[in-house]
Amino acid sequence: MSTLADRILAGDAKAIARGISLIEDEDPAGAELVRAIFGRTGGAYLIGVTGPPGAGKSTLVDRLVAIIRSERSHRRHDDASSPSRESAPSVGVIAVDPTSPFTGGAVLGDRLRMQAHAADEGVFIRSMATRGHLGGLARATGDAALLLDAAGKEIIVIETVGVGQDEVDIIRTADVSIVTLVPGTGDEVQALKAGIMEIADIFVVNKADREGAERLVSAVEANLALHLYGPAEWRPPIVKTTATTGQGVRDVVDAIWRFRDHAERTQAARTRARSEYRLRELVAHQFMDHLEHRVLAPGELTAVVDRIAERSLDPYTAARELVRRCLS
Ligand SMILES: Nc1nc2c(ncn2[C@@H]2O[C@H](COP(=O)(O)OP(=O)(O)OP(=O)(O)O)[C@@H](O)[C@H]2O)c(=O)[nH]1
Ligand SMILES: [Mg+2]
Repeated sequence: MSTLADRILAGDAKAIARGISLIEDEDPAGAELVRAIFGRTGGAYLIGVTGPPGAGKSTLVDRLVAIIRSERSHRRHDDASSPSRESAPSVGVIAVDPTSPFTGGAVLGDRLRMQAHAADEGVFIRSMATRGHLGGLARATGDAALLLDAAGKEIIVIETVGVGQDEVDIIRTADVSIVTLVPGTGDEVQALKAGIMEIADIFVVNKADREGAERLVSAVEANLALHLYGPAEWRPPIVKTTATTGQGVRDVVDAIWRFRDHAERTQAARTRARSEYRLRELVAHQFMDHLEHRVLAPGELTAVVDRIAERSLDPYTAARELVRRCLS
């Protein structure tokens, strides 16, 4: 009998779905799974797409995936024995907390139906319900991406809603970050606040069929102008799209591959930064978990929080005391 990890490595879609559920539920078996498959990851290219609710991210991803599926294989560590070497790259899509479902264009719809029959082919789409989780959103998304990577997905697209810290953290784990903005919503101000301008590798101004698209392009352009880009430095392009018709989406795909070529030199540093982020995040999480569930009595942490809120205890003293108790 093969284990869940074996089935995921074989590209079994049902097994991938089951694995992601375990991760979603924070089941210890999910962490066990990541441990088992980690050595077989690192081959996928992660595309992060973020932006405000309703910006047209899913519609855009739908179109992006259709174009990518029509291209040659992009797998980084090309393996001569890989049967998919010359065929279209297989794609995994994770939509984090979507408020609207994927439109499921003709191509994706077909791929989805196909999936039941040919698990290692086509497109795997999964929404991740993460609302209510206290933190750890980036970790769960990152782990789900690892499963898809291990399953042989060459391209993984992660769609996240919003422009807050969670999104910044998620996008940080991607190889290329696409920030989607739409005209007439004041996004530019919001995006600036969240510091998302700094992490965008590509800007997409979607709903270019609407009024104000040019103005938004100018606003982003003005922001980029504040930064002095060196001659060898990547300057995020601004691509106008109308995702509903597909207008401009080809340019987004081109920009992704251009970025990928450009970033090849910095890729090692990026991978290292991602590894460090994951490690620090996991250690912090496990430390808190240990403290809360093994060191402290139930309700004790809440009591400490209450005292800080009442100003009868300062957070520095509280933190030092808690760390000390963990170590003693
Ligand atoms: N006019 C216009 N409408 C668009 C465009 N792209 C998407 N839409 C519409 O915008 C609505 C939201 O599209 P989605 O693709 O679901 O947007 P989203 O960003 O994924 O939404 P959430 O995941 O809920 O945040 C849908 O009704 C789309 O048809 C566009 O380029 N122009
Ligand atoms: Mg969506």
